[in-house]
Amino acid sequence: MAAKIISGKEISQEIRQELRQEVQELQEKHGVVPGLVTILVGENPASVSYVTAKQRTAKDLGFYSVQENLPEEVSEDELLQMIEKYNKDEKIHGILVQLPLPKHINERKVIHAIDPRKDVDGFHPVNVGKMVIGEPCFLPCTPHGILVMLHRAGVEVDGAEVVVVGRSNIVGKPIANLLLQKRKPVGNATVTVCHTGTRDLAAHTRRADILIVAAGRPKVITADMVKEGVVVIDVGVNRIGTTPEGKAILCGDVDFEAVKEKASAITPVPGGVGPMTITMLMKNTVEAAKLWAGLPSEVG
Ligand code: L34
Repeated sequence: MAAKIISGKEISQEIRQELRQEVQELQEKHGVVPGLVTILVGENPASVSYVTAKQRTAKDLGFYSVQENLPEEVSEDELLQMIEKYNKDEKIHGILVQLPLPKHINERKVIHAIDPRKDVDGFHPVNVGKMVIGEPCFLPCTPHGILVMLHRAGVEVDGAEVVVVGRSNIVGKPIANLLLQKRKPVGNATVTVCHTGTRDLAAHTRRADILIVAAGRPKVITADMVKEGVVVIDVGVNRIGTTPEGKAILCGDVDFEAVKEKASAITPVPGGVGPMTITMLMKNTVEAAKLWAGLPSEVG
């Protein structure tokens, strides 16, 4: 069986179209323009590429958007002061500090400094706590994107055996948590989380109806590790080389060509979870703007 390809690119386009209309209505009816600042420290090529795409998308949707580029050597204090400035800025509803940060900056301090009402990444402990107990909040963008992909692809999650590979704060922990909740329309799964301490990874992955891989290593999931008919969500974006023209060659955490022959559905890399991450950042920023304006919103 050859798998159905779940295109994050196509689903993203649908949602972005919906958001574009919502942004226009917000402006016409309420005079509200969603505002997003993205803060980039240093010049990590992957981060530069992601932040550039976020800015381009924000502009395309009609947001007010600001890009801040800080040098690699910027002090923690200067970064914290910048966050404070945007916490107070009435035109800005969402603040995103692209991770990872240089080693001399304490990531935790930075995340704590962002006003939880502007935390469109959903990384602040207030939002993480709300997420875990099922209260309205900003959901982290990658897990949020995965929920939407599963939903729009019509995957039955209720009662499914879900196996998550990876336990990061950005992907593994939150997606496992969201899928085990009794939330609608996507939830109520039985969830197993595997990580570097897992003794027999394949024994777990072979049981999965839905396999979510965020290991951060190329092709760790091979065809012998999955069962026939599995739905595979590949979160990995590994840069495994460059083309003669200098473009990055990307590959996922899953051996796509082999696994797609056994799967019923699979997400590609590129064009899968990556674009959805950016789209859900836009969605969260629109919700943040509604929250700020006192309009009904999904986040509180
Ligand atoms: N603060 N830091 C913060 N928030 C985030 O949500 C992120 N993440 C992760 C890294 N650091 C972060 C992202 O934005 C990963 N991530 C991300 C965003 C976009 C894409 C991949 C990861 C993406 O668009 N990927 C494209 C390929 C882009 C390319 O050519 O490099 C894709 O099709 O998969």
